[in-house]
Amino acid sequence: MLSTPVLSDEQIDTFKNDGYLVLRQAFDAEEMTRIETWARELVALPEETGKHWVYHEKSLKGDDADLISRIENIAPFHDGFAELSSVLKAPVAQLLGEKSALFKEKVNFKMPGGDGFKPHQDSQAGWDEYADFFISVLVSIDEATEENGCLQMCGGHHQRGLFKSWEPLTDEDMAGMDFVLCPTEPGDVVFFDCFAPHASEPNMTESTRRIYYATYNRASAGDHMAQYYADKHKSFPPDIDRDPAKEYVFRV
Ligand SMILES: O=C(O)CCC(=O)C(=O)O
Repeated sequence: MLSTPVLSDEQIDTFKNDGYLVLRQAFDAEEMTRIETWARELVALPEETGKHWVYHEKSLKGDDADLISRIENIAPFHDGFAELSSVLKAPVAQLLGEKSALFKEKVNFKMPGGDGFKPHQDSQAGWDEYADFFISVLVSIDEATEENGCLQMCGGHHQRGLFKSWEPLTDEDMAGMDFVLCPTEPGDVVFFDCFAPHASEPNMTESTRRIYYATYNRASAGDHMAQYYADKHKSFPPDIDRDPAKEYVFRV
């Protein structure tokens, strides 16, 4: 079994003040060897309708290479990631002050040439239709650096609540926001709330930068994962289920 990260009162206060919390070496080297193996197993699984969801992107390196950008909806099809998303429920419950329910999860692969993410709040992606508050946890599988597009966070601005759904933050929204690099090593974990502005740059290095993300809502707000993925399948299905006559646009 993976160990369960436990947060101190001071760490809980930091999360409330900043909207995010970095927990270094939450998982040790032996645990990360297991998680890294799971990530390799995941990417090797066949892409099939009704299984985990695979999204591709074109490399920004100018060679038109086909990359895997992310894989979502994993835990129902992979016991290892089911264990990881279950273990992370406890520290998230500490931050929520009550039990947590898994809402979504993914691995962002950010392969060489993989794109970054414009500054946004996660709730801008229509999450407020399901619950009013979420906490995401990332587990750094690879080292994430300035060069390969680590997360950039902006402390304190989560307190301003939701800006505008379905659009990244505008220059006006970002006046006074100071994004700081949040480099992580394998085994580091970062908690951030759904209003915490964040961004990342493309990965123009030669190595893949994999990060696992799991998102939870308060258990008292209900269990929305199945409905979220059913709705998302209509608007932004995995590549294998796409209608070639339709255009699908990633918005936030
Ligand atoms: O993995 C990254 O670089 C950032 C991911 C992100 O912001 C997101 O998936 O919303």
